[in-house]
Amino acid sequence: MELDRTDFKKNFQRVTTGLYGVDIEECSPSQLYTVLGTLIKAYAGEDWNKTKKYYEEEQVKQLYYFSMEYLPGRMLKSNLLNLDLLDTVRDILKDMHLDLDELIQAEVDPALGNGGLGRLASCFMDSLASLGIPGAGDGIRYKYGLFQQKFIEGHQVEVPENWLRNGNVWETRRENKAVIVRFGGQAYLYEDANGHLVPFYQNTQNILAVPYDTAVIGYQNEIINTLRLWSAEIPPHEEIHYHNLADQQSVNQLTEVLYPDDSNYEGRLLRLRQEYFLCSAGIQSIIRYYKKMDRTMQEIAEYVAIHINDTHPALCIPEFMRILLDEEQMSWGQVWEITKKTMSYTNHTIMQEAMEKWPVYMLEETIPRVYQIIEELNRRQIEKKIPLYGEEMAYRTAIIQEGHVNMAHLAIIGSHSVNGVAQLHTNLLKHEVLKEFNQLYPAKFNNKTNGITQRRWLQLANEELTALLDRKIGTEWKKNPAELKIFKSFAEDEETLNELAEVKLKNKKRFAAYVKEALDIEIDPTALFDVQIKRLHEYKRQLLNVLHIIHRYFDIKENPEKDIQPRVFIFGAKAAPSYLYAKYVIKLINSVAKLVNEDHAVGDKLKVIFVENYGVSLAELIIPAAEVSEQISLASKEASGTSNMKLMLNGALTVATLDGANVEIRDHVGDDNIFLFGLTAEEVYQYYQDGTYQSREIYETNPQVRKVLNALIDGTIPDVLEEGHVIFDSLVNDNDEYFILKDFDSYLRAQEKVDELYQDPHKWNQKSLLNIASSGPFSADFTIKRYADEIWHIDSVLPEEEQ
Ligand code: 26Y
Repeated sequence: MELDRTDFKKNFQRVTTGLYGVDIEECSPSQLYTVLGTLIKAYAGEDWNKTKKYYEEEQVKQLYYFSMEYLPGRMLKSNLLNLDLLDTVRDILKDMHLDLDELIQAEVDPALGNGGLGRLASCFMDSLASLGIPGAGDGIRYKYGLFQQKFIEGHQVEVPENWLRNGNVWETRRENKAVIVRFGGQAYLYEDANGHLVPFYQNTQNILAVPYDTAVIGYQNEIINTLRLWSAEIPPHEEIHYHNLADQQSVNQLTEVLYPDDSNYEGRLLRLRQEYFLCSAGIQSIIRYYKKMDRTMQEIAEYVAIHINDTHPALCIPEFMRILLDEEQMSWGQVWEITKKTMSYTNHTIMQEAMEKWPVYMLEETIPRVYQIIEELNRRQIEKKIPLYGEEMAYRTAIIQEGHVNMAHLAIIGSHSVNGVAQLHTNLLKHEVLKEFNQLYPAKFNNKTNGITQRRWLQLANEELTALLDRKIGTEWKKNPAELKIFKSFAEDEETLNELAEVKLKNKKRFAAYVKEALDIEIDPTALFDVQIKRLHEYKRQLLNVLHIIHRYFDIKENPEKDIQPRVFIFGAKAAPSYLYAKYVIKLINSVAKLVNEDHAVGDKLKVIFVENYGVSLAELIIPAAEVSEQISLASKEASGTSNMKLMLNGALTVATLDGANVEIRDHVGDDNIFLFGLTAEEVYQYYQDGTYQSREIYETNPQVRKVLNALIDGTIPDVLEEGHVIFDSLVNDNDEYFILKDFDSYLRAQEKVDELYQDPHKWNQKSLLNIASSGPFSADFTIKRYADEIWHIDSVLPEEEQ
């Protein structure tokens, strides 16, 4: 985008006085950020309008991505980059004695998601726009995002995240596009004069769903898509029905807060209401838009694709059917075919405890008409499958089972495509977790390995590495990440390897400065930086990492003369507030950190840093500084992982089990450039089958394990009396559900190899370079291209040569 410098300065002045009635000098960084955001939004407005008009006039097929979670990260810098204004604006502001980077930091990072699934949705939004694919996101505008995490004496404490406190410059409220979502009451069907069955609703609670739209700016291509977040309000003409406080609160509550759980499903009524609210509002608005076109409803699947991000928005299926059946008066048979053609579903987990299963009575009471449709779907499904596959199979794959609606079953049956998020994960879905469905519908199952946007995770987060790549391989990789592989040809070039090491050191110093400022801990930027950043969960095995740290601590204490490679272990992780065990692990890591960091005999040989309130912004600071990426989940449990890809892209070497996308990372980078350890998924399943694993035996026979575990309960680690015992018990007496003791030795050996390799900077930097150069295939652009071609059947609107 072209910018007139004088104009820009004038506008900046004008907006400042317009918004705040004072001079620039009087404004806080946060206010100046708002000024700049307001201006940039206005500059982008034209392309936004143009894109919308183009989609409408050309009647292009559009994707609607439904997700209960988004983690977009701060938007100012990303928008500037994608508008190609980053350098220009930085420069103009400098002229005005303003520091762009200070304004960038003043933006709040919207935490409208828990972890991987939410961040994936945002990477996908960026890729859709950047590829010129007509695709909108639908989500919820939670008033409070994921809690802020504080550590008090090493314990996680949750503080509400009021992210909208200072307003949000990027959003546009569109009350003229609001729709009514109905809850509760009774639904009757009666026959009208034409013999059509029409529903009649009585005593429903009507809630106004108001969309707030945010521009999703494509990478230097003039395409701007929309992220639409819905907010609940009392309908203007119905205030009369809301005279009592409880009713008012039930509306305000609806979109108030994001559920902070990402692994333990709880059948909470409010969560169900949130899910239906998103689905109903989104589907109504899609259909309203579609009806503006001069097309019949029979053709809708040719113009609309609806994707459901895990089962959380699976009510899109019966809601879509409800509207076609009841309001468009279409026949069941027709509606059913159209629905399947329109819907597709991604599964993100095989963990049974995360599977959504809503009690029937809850659906009956909350969304009676939708429940009728689900019940009818279930009846027809069973009826159709019994003669083909027998009773047992028909009931095992039913939508309603034991008084619950199984949302995964609903999503599979109601979609034409079911995809896993890494090859291994898809195979496990097909052959273990959902094998019955794979027999019923083999053609539905497919894999779409996750990806990440290299714009945020390299260009924005790591400007130094970006500049180095530009110098070495040109700038074409920014449009086509496959070109990163050209960097391989520099693997023997000493100068490049040294420059790469300098880049890493700079990023490590930047992170060290943050640690000094935030935690008042000094870390040596020449030590090896080892990173594990992800939600805290037993299957992800942060515990294995900290047990290794305890082992190292003993080694250093017992062998003060030994030449040990100094290492800084860096953690970032939030635990679900109700996940007690995960909180115990947080406390343990913090206690180990305190013990180690304050021990003068240890010095710089070992430091443990647990950053508070990990999220997208901290990831952007940590990832460029990382040298080792810990991807150590129990094989078969991590659907894909995406921090593994971000860390690799930034030159970290991976310590990994063969789980999730680690398998594909290994395939691309080669066995020599990754540190593998641990059981394979197959071995894990074998143990499940034969039941021969006995963790106690390892505790009893392996002195290293025993020593580390005893430290949990004998007072060696301060202040973990309860936590230490619970964790010890789970590992020794409760048979170590996630095979931590089983993998411990193999993990230690992998870590020894890491230390050894780090002694040889040439070899280390070479492997780091090869990781960067092999990360192109994990671009979300490629992933989205495959979704668009193979599932959604949607083309880019850009001319061939610009795609
Ligand atoms: C139903 C509720 C308890 C729930 C809420 C959020 C269940 C799950 C989630 C979120 C799951 C999630 O983030 N899964 C992660 O998705 C990533 C993107 O596909 C994967 O890379 C990662 O392996 C997976 O754990």
